[in-house]
This record gives sequence, C-alpha cells and structure tokens, in this order.
Amino acid sequence: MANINYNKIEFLKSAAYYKNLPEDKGIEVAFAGRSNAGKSSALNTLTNRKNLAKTSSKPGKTQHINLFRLDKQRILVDLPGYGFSKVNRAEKKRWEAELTRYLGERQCLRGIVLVMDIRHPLTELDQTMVDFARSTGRDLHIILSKSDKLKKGKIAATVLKVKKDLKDDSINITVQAFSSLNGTGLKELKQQLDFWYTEDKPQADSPATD
Ligand SMILES: Nc1nc2c(ncn2[C@@H]2O[C@H](COP(=O)(O)OP(=O)(O)O)[C@@H](O)[C@H]2O)c(=O)[nH]1
Ligand SMILES: [Mg+2]
Repeated sequence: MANINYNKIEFLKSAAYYKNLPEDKGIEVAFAGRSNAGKSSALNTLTNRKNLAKTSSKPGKTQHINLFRLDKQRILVDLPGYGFSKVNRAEKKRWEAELTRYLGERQCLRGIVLVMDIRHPLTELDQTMVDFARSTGRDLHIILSKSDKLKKGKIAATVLKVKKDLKDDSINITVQAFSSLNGTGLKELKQQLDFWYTEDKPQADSPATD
C-alpha cells in the first residue's frame, strides 16, 4: 500500500455549491460531522498543520465545501459541519441540499470520515448522516473524537457500543477512538485513508502482465 504523505496537502478550492466543484475524477475522501465535533482539529492533526481547516469556537462558521489536494489523484474534502444553530433557515436548507447532492452524486467520493464527539456519539443528526451513507452506499469510517476526555475503559466501551449499534448495516462501517490532543488513533485513521486512496492501484512492484 502506498504511503501517502498527508503533510503535503494544499488548498485546492472552496465551493459554495455542488456545481462549483472541480471535475468528478480521482479519489475523494470527505470529512463530515456535527459542528464542534472536532473535525477541523482532526484534519489539522492528520496533516500536521496548525490551521489547515480553521478550528473555531464558533460552530458552523465553515459553510463551504473545502477541497484540499494531496496529489494529482487524491483529494481530501472538508464538508461543512451540520447541526449548527447560528445560521438562518434558508442557508441551512441550501446546505442540506448541497450536501445531499454531494453525497448522492459524487462519483469519485470513495468514503466518508464521520467525526463524532466520543462523549455523545450517534446524535440524531449523526444518525441521519449514517442513514444517508447507507442509502447512497458509501463506506463510513467513524472517528470518536476527544477521546482524551474519557478513561481507557470508557473509550473502549464506547467504541464497542457504536460498532454494535451500527452492526447489521449494509455498508462498510469502521469505528475508532481519536484525539487531536494526544494523537490517539492517528495511525489508524491514516491506515483507513491509505486504504481508500490506494486500494485500486496496482502494487508498484507487482509483476507486469500482458
Ligand atoms: N480535548 C479535546 N478537545 C478537542 C479535540 N478536538 C477538538 N477539540 C476542541 O473542540 C472544539 C471544536 O473543535 P473543532 O475542531 O473546531 O470542531 P469542528 O467544528 O468539528 O471543526 C475546539 O474548542 C477544540 O479545541 C480533542 O481531540 N480533544
Ligand atoms: Mg470546523
């Protein structure tokens, strides 16, 4: 499996509407989650940046689909946080429509990383997101963030509980604990992304066939 350097990421584009997205090609992985779940922090930890995706104490500030390029083929997408209250209804509706369209139509979208606060996972909105992934046949990797807030036993129990709650699902769902503060789960997250970004690629050292 190719080892992707997530530190080499660069900003590509910010799109307010689905129609403004770059061409539907290559491989995309999208990060989603409730506002304040720790999505921006997770992206910053993954890419070893202080401010790749702005971490903010004001939930719901990022209202665009932000795209970052890892290399020519691979795009990382920061989806706007959902569940924010400070945004007016019309804006909310527009967002739901754009998000729905993105998850439903985007061909190059390989998987979704869903960020949830480990202290209150699978809120109604998260469940909606899971249902949406299910109905569009998307693979889901759930990271239970802020695991530094809980003790070891409770972390393990929560990971198990979330796995169990989502078990008889028709789509692939993986679950892990994560902390941007102490680096818990960073390796696991990278492994999942490496898999999504490279699985269909032939091994560089595989014998040539004709
Ligand atoms: N203790 C702890 N706090 C975190 C962690 N990740 C994020 N936070 C805090 O949670 C708040 C929301 O984080 P942010 O990344 O902006 O969330 P987003 O709205 O999902 O992008 C901020 O105050 C962060 O400092 C974590 O792993 N551990
Ligand atoms: Mg954010």
